[in-house]
Amino acid sequence: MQQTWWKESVIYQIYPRSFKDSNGDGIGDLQGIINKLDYLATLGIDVLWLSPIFKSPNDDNGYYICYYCDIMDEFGTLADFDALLAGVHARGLKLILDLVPNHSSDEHPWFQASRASKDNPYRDYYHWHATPPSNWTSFFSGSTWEYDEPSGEYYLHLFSKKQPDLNWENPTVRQEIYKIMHFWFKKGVDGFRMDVVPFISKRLDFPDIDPNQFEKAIVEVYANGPRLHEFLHEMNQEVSSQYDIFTMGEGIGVKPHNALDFVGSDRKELHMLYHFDHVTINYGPGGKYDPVPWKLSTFKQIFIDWDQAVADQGWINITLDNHDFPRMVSRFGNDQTYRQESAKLLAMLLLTLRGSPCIYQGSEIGMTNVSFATLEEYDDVEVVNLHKEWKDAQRDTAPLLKAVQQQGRDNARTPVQWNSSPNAGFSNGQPWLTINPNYPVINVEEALADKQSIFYFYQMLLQYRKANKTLIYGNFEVYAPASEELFTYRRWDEQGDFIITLNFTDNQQDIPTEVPIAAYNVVHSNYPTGKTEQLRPREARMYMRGL
Ligand code: ISL
Ligand code: CA
Repeated sequence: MQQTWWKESVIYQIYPRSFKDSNGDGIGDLQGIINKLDYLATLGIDVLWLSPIFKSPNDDNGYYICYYCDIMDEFGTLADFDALLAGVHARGLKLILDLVPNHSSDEHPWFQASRASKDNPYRDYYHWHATPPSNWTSFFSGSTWEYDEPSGEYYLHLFSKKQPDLNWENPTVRQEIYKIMHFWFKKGVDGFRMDVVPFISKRLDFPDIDPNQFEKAIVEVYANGPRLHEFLHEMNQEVSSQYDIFTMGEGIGVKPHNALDFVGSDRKELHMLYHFDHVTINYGPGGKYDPVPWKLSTFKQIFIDWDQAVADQGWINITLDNHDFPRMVSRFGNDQTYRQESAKLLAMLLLTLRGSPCIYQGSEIGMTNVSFATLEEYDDVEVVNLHKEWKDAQRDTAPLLKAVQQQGRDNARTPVQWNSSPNAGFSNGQPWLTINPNYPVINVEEALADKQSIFYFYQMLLQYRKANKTLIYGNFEVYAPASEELFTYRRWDEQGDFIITLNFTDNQQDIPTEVPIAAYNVVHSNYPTGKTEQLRPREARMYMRGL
């Protein structure tokens, strides 16, 4: 397999609004990130990915941009950005930004001009129709077609009505996006994560969907449009290929069978794909807010399928949570009795699968989901709109609150807990979103003071991964895939041979006899002491074979 710096990178995702506030307005900002660069360098990550920092009226926080080449007022200025980028590079790290090529804000000058009349050059920057051509439903409730009074037509928005979809059929729109990319690359940024990039090419036949099968609609209708690969290839040729950077596509709607179309080394489209199947693993018949129990065997099969799909021909990301999903320790671990063990176990999984791991801010200290007592306390546009929908339909909202506590995006968006002082050291002012009340116990200061902390486990594994490239490029094979208790796999090549075994239960477990550990020695465990026959609750072990 071809080896490159970006395949070896471990990415740390920052949600800037919630990372660190430097000026007391309750909102995280670029100076806040600058102040914490030494902390991030100590952790040992390679690349920072910032969720959108561009000028935005924040309807869906930054995923809603009204000027792509400037910084959101609350986050700072372009000068702050330059200082941040210099600080990142001075520490030998890299910085990638979050491009939102599928939609803009309705307050973007393009959309303002577009809606002004039917016959202006910006009309064709968006999708306008005299009558709604399909029954599509939006991610954030209601139809994707919004009637625009002044110009008397409907425009398309897959997300909120304040997020109109750009019309990639129009070559001028594509050039506008490429110009933006050039702008940031010329400044020296090292890549882009691309928001919902599989959605940029629309099915212009606008087939109706089954609204009760939204996940199916995503895969078959919203994503993978007819000109998608033509656009991605063009973007690569006109922009990405001219710089030493990488692009990481949010892989929503992409499945293992078409993954290589995006990231196959011969395709010249994207560098890596952020796959999605495991993050929707507990969606029930009613979708995200109708969660059902998930099975470890299914979870493993998803990683097996994705690894096999790209193998040595392409590259993927490895992620277990982000700003759109619950905290990984609450979702895939036991965030009560075995929080420390679970967080370390998930760290070992994240950092030893084949792909570029993304660590979401706060995971390195084992931050957990939050349970707000009322729906009013939630800020996320998805929840706000859903809450309104339920109230309008006079439905009892108690089950919704329960589902939001488990599944809501604000679980991962509460501010980072830096210390045990008021507001968790995040801000001297009133934070924009309520801080998780467990901050006196779970915070960075505590973690740095405890040599056994989750933080130091990440640090150790990050160093170990760098020193053992087998954990990056080596083959991947799962033992006992049907086990609902253990996730056990081998990573090996000519340089090394490892077995990783992870106990996903709260009980002791035998290691299956088919795992040939007799020939291997334990090199790491998330339990500090002792060596036992059985795996202890939530134990994670890495074995190495002497070569
Ligand atoms: O969280 C989700 C909805 O419940 C996801 O399906 C999410 O909408 C999807 O992953 C796309 O996410 C990205 O684009 C959205 C934005 O709200 C998300 O924050 C972003 O990650 C629209 O820009
Ligand atoms: Ca601030």
